[in-house]
Amino acid sequence: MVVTMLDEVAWLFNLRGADIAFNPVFFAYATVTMDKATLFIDSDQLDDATRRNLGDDVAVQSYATFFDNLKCLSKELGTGDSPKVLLGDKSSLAVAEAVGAGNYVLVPSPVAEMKAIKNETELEGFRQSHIRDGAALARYFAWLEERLVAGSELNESQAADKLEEYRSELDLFRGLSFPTISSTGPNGAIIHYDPDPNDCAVIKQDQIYLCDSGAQFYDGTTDVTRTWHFGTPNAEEKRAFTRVLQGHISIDTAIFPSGTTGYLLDAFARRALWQDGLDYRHGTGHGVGHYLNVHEGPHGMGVRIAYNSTALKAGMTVSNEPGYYADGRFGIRIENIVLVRQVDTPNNFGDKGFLGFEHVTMCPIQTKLVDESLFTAEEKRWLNDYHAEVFAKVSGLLKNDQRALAWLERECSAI
Ligand SMILES: [Mn+2]
Repeated sequence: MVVTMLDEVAWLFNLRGADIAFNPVFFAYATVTMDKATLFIDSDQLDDATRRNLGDDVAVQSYATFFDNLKCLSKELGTGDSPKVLLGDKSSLAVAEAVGAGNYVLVPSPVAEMKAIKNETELEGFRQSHIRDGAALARYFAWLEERLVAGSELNESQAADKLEEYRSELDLFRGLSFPTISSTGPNGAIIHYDPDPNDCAVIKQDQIYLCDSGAQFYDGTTDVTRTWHFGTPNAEEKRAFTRVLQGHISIDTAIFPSGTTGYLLDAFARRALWQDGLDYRHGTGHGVGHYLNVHEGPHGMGVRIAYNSTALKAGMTVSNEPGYYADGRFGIRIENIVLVRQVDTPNNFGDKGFLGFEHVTMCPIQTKLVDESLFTAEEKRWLNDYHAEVFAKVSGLLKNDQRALAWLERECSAI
């Protein structure tokens, strides 16, 4: 098998690098045969300890020799009756041509499928890194609110820098997982907004503020979106926020038979919005790497038909991030990372086993933006339970920041 995707090479050898901003990967290729694995990487990228760790079963060859190696392999294989090389379906044409027509089969990468299912150590790392991340988020939002209420002039980029500063103080922090989306008012409706430090908006207290951010830690990768109003939200904003939150809760609490895909579950996230004639133009969820790329496949939740080809399986990570965007006015998104877990159900129809989600993101969801008249009793209980959990897990990390602790206590209080 030829492995060409950088995150797949990193996962396969349990190595990380720093060749690409935000994604802890390194330039390399790999081949795996029945008795040997070869990592093609520039030798100055590996220190002695790392090389020793790879052991005797891993050969290391220079990055530059990769294509020549494939051509040699192709010659050795000749043109037999059946192809003998496995290529992931994201391989380049150059790789396919070097292996030679007739010598390969193109398949969804088995490495991607294995990488998507996290082991218990990785899952526990996700939980722990998200609790620490929650402390930085609480410190940031408490600071931001205080500054805005005090009338400080603060632009979107300056605010994002403060969040990075708080995160950088956390244990096992390795950098951000993508550029922080810090957006006020109309900019919140631009789904992949990235504020220009030299030319971005001043955050306004009386407009909705949307912040989508994340970090890399040795024990996990985070990605979280929260939407705040630091003044008095109007009825339209509250209604839309509540519809988004209902979709978020609907995904969070979903229980579904093994074999269900994210394509099917996507409608759960939109049901409440659809009731109001609202919708959003992006997917509901993506896989998340473990101290790897913040977006990874092969699964996800969304209306793209590709999401119907991979079932959600126990041990997978996925984001739960419905939203609503009023072009030119405001944006709303509520995003947690959830883990796919087996759940016990009173029955087990067809012996398939049933799955559900465990949320690991630990940050309050602003209750001031909730229109309680739209909530069911179960949704109200979910929000109060979530906030009790956030406070229990994060408050202990805020002993040295009384402002953040007071903010967390207030934002986690029951409705
Ligand atoms: Mn996300």
